[in-house]
Amino acid sequence: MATACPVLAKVSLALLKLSIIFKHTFMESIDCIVVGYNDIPFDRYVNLIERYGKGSEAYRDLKFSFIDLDHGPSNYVELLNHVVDAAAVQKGASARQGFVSGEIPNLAAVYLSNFLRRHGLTANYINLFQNEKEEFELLLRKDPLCVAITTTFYVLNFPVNEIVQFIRARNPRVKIVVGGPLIGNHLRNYSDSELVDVLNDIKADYYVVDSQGEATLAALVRCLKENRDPAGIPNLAYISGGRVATSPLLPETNSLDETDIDWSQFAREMPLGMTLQMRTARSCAFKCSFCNYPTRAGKLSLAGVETVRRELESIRTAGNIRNVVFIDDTFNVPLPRFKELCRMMIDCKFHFNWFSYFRCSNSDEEAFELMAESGCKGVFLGIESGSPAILKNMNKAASVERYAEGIKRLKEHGIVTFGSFITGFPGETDATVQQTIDFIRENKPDFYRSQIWYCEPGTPIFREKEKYAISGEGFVWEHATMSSPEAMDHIERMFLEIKESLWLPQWSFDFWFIPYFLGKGLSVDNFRTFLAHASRLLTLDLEYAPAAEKRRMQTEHMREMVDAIKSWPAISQSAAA
Ligand code: B12
Ligand code: SF4
Repeated sequence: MATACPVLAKVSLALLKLSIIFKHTFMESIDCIVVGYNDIPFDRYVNLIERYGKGSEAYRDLKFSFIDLDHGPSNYVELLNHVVDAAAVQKGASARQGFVSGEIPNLAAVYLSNFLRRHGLTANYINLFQNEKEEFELLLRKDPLCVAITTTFYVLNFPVNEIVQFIRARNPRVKIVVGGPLIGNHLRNYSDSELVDVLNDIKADYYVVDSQGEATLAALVRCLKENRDPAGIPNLAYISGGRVATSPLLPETNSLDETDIDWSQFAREMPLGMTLQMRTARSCAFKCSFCNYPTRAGKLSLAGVETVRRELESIRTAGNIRNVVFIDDTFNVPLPRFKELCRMMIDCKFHFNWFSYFRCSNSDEEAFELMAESGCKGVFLGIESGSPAILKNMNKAASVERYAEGIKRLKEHGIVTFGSFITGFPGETDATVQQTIDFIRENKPDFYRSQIWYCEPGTPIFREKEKYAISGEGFVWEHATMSSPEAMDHIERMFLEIKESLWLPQWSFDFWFIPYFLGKGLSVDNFRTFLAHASRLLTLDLEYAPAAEKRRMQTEHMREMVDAIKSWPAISQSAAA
């Protein structure tokens, strides 16, 4: 956020950039560059979705993540930057480092680089493709053996295609490897000529077909380094003679106790910011019927408490990091291990603020106390529904009563709660949606969001397709008791009716934005203020009003928002400096 001295901030940023460029110019040769996230410009994404029509479920779903301003769609990060800038200018403070979605180190990119280095190879990573093109180009000029493109968040090819084109235009010699969930999904969903088409669309040299993939990548890089033919390496696919050739599949079983990250090493090369993510487990022990993550990721595997301690110690040594986000899908399962982890964080006096996914139906009083004492500041609760019948259909293995109790206890311990819900799951009716609305209004999680059920082939509910008369796919579906447009109507009503909890948008924002926001020197109350004002703007977009009236009210709301933000301490300090 705002720095104490704007001029110093600019100078130190420029120096940092120079030192990175200098390092890239003179460093040793690179075996592999790992590319993190391609956060495509938001207006481009809106245009793409708009092609389905403004009445489409995909567009209506996205609409909950942006405000229509005069100059075009503004997602919540853009809105935040806009109003913070306006507030800073009004206070007489000009220079400011903006909020960037995804600025937190991309875990897959760091993880893979770390793995390669542990195996005696040299690796660098590009965190955010759109923001680091200059650095990327410099690295490509060093003639690396290959570039590995991660695909954690992509369900379509185009963010990868853009990276491939960028590389080919600058260095046609470098081999390009793509792996991760996108490739796993393609290999599962397509075969024969369709698979050829979908991989040809990407135009990489090699594809890694494994839910872990790190050992395969290391073997491939070594092979390229030693100028050997990679054809014998398991878990690889590539196009040969117009067909997809695949080597034998040999699922990787890399131990999480041998793949922990030494963050202090990365901190010496790159500024890491104040917030980091880490994982202590792979996959999930549950089998929710709308989710195929456990199927894709395999059996639940856990890192030992000592490994987690070691990684946290490396974060402490790395310097300024204040917030840690555990990305494990069910961090508190199994509960005895979770308590051990909390005790370890207390004993080691780490004093990090930490955040995680949390199953509040799988906790007890001792766990709540340990969480608070060990620094937990917020949790993401996958509640999904306030209807017992829908929770049963979802195979959630949770009860509404335990959820209510859990939210109450978390709040008593000063832990921020975000409830995530799904609307329209098979069995959903007007009455069950009302139960969810009542649940949110009564239990008041600090933040909430409901999203339309995504009808995904391959998820367990598909085995009950006939029972629920499910037709359609993705965002567009129908089942015995609801259709996707009806579900969207319910979500809009939910947003307009619920005043007891604040709507948290998804795109470029989400719950993980809170630790990042805190890492910029702001508070949860500041976050609440911003969201409350943003919700008023979103309400204006969703409720019908004559254009002139809407514009007048929007201007008024924006002015009030900027006024509220002017009192944020970081802005006042920067103005005073
Ligand atoms: C944290 C998280 C988020 C955070 C991200 C915060 C951040 N800035 O990083 C938030 C909440 C913002 C988020 C958002 C989204 N997410 Co999310 N998220 C996750 C989560 C929990 C962890 C991801 C992670 O970092 N994993 C840890 C790393 C180390 O693992 P990994 O990425 O899988 O990488 C490993 C392997 O896959 C492999 N690998 C990956 N790439 C490559 C490449 C090569 C070459 C090789 C060899 C190997 C390899 O190597 C790694 C080590 O083994 C996962 C679920 C999960 N547990 O994985 C979902 C998940 C990745 N998200 C998912 C989705 C769909 C999204 C959204 C698109 C949702 C939406 N509809 O908007 C958005 C997109 C992001 C955006 N623009 O906002 C899906 C992805 C599905 C897919 N790709 O098929 C997942 C799997 C959840 C699910 N429901 O199944 N997400
Ligand atoms: S929704 Fe979460 S808890 Fe349920 S199976 Fe998927 S990852 Fe596990």
